[in-house]
Amino acid sequence: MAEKTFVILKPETVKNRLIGEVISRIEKAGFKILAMKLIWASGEQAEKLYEVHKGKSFYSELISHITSGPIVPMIVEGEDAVNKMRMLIGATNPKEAKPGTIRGDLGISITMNIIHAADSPENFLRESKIFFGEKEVLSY
Ligand code: 3AN
Repeated sequence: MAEKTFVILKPETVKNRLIGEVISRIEKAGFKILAMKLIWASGEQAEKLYEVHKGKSFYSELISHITSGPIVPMIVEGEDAVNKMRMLIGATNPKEAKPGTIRGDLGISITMNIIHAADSPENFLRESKIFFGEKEVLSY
């Protein structure tokens, strides 16, 4: 069934001019882009995005990293989108991510792992609302 998911191309992806490379992989995997923008996330947006990680040892690093430069949040649609996107991006740690996955091929470190993707339909809804208003999500 067609489903939506939410992804963010992280600051290292923008800085290293890999936006096109990553979007190309997403499009080639059959996803349709419904919303997308280039923004510099606020501290408030970052804290909401990563609220489940509050208290963990890497929390402050996560917040400072995601606000360290421009990012590209996107909403995309496809069959079984949440699971398929998680397969396409690969494991959290690029060292463990398989070749052929976005993180396996392009990831730099566990913090600089190129892309964030929602891990459930519930988190898709929660996370996408932090970055997009309803009118920004196109249907075509
Ligand atoms: P994923 O991004 O694969 O869903 P999560 O949700 O477990 O992974 O973690 C969110 C982010 O937190 C990851 N993208 C990564 O940048 C960072 N992270 C996760 N685990 C660690 C860790 N052990 N050390 C440093 N950063 C981490």
